[in-house]
Amino acid sequence: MTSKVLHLIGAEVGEGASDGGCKWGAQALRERGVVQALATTGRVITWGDSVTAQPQHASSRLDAIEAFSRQLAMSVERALRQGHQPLVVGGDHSCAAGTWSAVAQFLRPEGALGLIWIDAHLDAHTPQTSDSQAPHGMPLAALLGHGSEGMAGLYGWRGKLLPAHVVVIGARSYEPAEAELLAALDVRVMTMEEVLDRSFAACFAEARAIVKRNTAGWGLTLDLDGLDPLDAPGTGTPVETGIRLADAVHVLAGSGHDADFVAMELAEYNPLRDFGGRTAQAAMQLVCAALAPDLRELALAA
Ligand SMILES: [Mn+2]
Repeated sequence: MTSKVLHLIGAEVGEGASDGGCKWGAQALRERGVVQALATTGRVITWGDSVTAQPQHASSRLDAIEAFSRQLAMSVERALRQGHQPLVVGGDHSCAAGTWSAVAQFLRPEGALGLIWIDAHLDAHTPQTSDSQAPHGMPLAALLGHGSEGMAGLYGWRGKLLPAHVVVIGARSYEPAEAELLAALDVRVMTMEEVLDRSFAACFAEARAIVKRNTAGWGLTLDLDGLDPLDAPGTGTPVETGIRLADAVHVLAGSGHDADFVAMELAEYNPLRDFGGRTAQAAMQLVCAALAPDLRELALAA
């Protein structure tokens, strides 16, 4: 796994949110040196495409996100077919629909996709339940098969994620309709209350076991607002009392060593709210920890 090229893809989308600042997240992280930071881990890095949402060619916000999702999915699928490990750098979290649809499509001949979803929110609205109609509140529902054709039905099939293969960690701000959908589907949601009670390490270990069970591969989508705003204030929609950075770095370290780990996504970095660049630093620490090669393995090979 560690010999795979780490293939960064910029997901330049902010149209999924009410505050569009996340559109500049990928570019800002690139300017702040995310490629160089990852290169210091010893991995071979390539920056593939940057996919940009084009609202000027769309009739609505949802329409823009649907077109963007198709584009992003094509880029992610291409990276996977090259044998690379994609790291999608958002962008608001609506990018998850494109990213994980592509991963699910790629894995489909082998089996199901497992996904750990770290987030303060549930992202489980559909156009029928959302007051704001903001697509970044809909990607998890879409991947579970509920939502608009363009978000939920990419590649002509629904249910990219089966409820038994996804775990949400860190949820603390959501609406009843979202919780009801996930409860009806029997998706495991570890609320922030549970994380504080059991520790992030214990929750992540359980989640990892769940997403690896009966799946062909698993991934991690990290909404930066899952972190505590004390450590990561520059996000699209910050919510008090999240996972602390030091904890997250420690626990996520080495996720990418797993032979079944297919891809990672980092979302909701909002550089317009990131005074001093603290959140960018946090984001880079997290991806480096999660995706650094196994040093023991390198030492054995040498
Ligand atoms: Mn999210």
